[in-house]
Amino acid sequence: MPSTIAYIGLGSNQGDRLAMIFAALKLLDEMPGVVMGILSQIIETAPLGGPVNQENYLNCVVQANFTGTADELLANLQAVENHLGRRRKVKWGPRNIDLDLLLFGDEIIDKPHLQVPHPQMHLRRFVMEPLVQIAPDAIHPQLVRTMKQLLAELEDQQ
Ligand code: A4P
Ligand code: MG
Repeated sequence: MPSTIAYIGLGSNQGDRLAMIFAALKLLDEMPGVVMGILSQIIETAPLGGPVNQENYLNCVVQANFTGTADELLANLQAVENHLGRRRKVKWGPRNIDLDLLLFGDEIIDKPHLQVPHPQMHLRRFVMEPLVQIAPDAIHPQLVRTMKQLLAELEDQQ
């Protein structure tokens, strides 16, 4: 089975945020079919949405080579979240770890439980800044623009 280059966004704003990010990366690395690639800087970002008075996030993006389907990779990401004790309560509320599948090769997926590219990625600086560090020339298959271009457009709007 061929392998696919995927980009995964990680975020944490509860507990020992840095330890959570590193624990998630290690668990991901141990998943069958996953070969970890380059990691962006880990940046501190103001929370977007959700309840007021949340802590800042740590965010980063990692590249991974995955042998399997996007659904299987999502299952792996959710297994990592569950392993680290992620509880789903408040939408956009505080979370000790959140893993989002941003890009999966050039696939466009629109299922109830999985949308790829992640529908909000190009609107979020906390995603696009680290992503541009590691994949400036990767192409968004729906918007047909590079990550570098999408970040520039996002900055123009602000
Ligand atoms: N799902 C669909 N597509 C995907 C995908 N591409 N990757 C489904 C991952 N999951 C995907 O996610 C809800 C459902 O999304 C899952 O069951 C999965 O089947 P969730 O992680 O349980 O819920 P959530 O994260 O609370 O909601 P949501 O809408 O996914 O929020 P986001 O988009 O993850 O945003 N501010 C800063 N500064 N940094 C952040 O990282 N993150 C969020 C959460 C809000 N504000 C933030 C940050
Ligand atoms: Mg999420």
